[in-house]
Amino acid sequence: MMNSNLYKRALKVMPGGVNSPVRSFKAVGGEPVFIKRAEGSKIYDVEGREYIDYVCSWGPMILGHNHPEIAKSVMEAAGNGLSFGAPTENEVIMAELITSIVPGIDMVRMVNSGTEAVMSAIRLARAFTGRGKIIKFEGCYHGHSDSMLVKAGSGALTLSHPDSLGVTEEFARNALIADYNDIESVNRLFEQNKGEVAAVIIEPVAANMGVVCPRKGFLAELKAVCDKNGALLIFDEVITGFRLSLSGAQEYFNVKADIVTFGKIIGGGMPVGAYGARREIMELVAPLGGMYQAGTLSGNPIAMAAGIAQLTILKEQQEIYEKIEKLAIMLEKGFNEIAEQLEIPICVNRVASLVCVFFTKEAVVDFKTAKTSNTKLFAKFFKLMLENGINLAPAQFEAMFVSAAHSKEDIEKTLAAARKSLSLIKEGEDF
Ligand code: KE4
Repeated sequence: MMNSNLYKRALKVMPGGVNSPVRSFKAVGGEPVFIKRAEGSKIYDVEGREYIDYVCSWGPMILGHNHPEIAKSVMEAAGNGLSFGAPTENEVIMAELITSIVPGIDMVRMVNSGTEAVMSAIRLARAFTGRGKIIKFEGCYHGHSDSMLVKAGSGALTLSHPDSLGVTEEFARNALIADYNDIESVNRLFEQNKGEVAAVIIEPVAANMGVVCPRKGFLAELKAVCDKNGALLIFDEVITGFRLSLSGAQEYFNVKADIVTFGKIIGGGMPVGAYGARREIMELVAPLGGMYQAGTLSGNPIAMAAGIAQLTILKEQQEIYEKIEKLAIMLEKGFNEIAEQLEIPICVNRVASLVCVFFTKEAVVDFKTAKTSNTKLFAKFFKLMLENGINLAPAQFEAMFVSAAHSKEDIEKTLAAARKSLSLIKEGEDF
């Protein structure tokens, strides 16, 4: 009852009873589960039920929930005061960490969310090139700034609002839409908008239309096309940054971007985003240059403490990446084996520790094929897995995140729940 009472109260005072649409369970039906606490790979709802968690706060909790060293750093920093509106040592340490780990980034600016990081990166690309148009890919999600809410992914796609109300024609006309993994669609847009494209922005692994891997060579081709046309390449690494490897997608795919955006993992669970680039680009950012961007709580010392603790552990224990990839491979293989035995058509995509189960017989290689997934079946799968103590993202077009706190036993329990869930689905459906 506690959950229902909370939800009833929430619905009265918050749209959909949530502070972010994709949490609303609108895509899967039923009441969202209110969480009381979390520890390691587990989360616990307000009625005391335990779940193995693959949302991981949508990516930030790569070390698992309530990591003792992160909690300790936050408590210690909080003891010195919460926010000063003045520079602090923690901001310098964070900037030194990011610029020393991420290739091609000489300087970085901290902000408070991935949306803010992307919004600022786009403004910076426009400032640097003097051009206005931005090429993005259908199904990619880059936060909810007006420039980016055009054929977006994640919750916008889930709730069928890829072109949000309130985004005016003026904004939409500067967003040019290409197809993920289709370099010709990018070339055509450059041809049709000669000298007008400031940048191409991409999720180097698309993780907001479910998980879609870049075709071999695609990112390198994209960089070459940007260079040829005098446009910047923006890697939106809000999900992939410090996730695919310590240095993120640039290292993982050996492709250099001009501007990189970050979020999630760098905040260790606190509200943090960042954008960075080589010096000649970042010197345009106020107060050095004429591109203005600001934020009351940017570089907040408590948020920096959490991010520094998490990044430091990842830097010192890089074997974590091999561990979480191995666990993700166990999930991928297990899902495929179970579905094959039950003759249920699914496509499982995985890059490093990012996994997604699509209910389609197609190979999911872009937005068009991602959309062939049977979202009603996904909703059934989600609900059955939740009943069996497994917390997946409540939407097909999201990723499963594996953390360093997940164990082999967690994966085995997850696969046992998947077998039970898919068997029940099989009984009820004719494929
Ligand atoms: P935030 O503003 O939500 O911190 O970051 C926006 C963002 C930017 N770029 C990428 C690649 C992202 O995935 C995101 C946000 N991701 C979603 C999950 N797919 C956040 C979850 C939500 O909207 O509640």
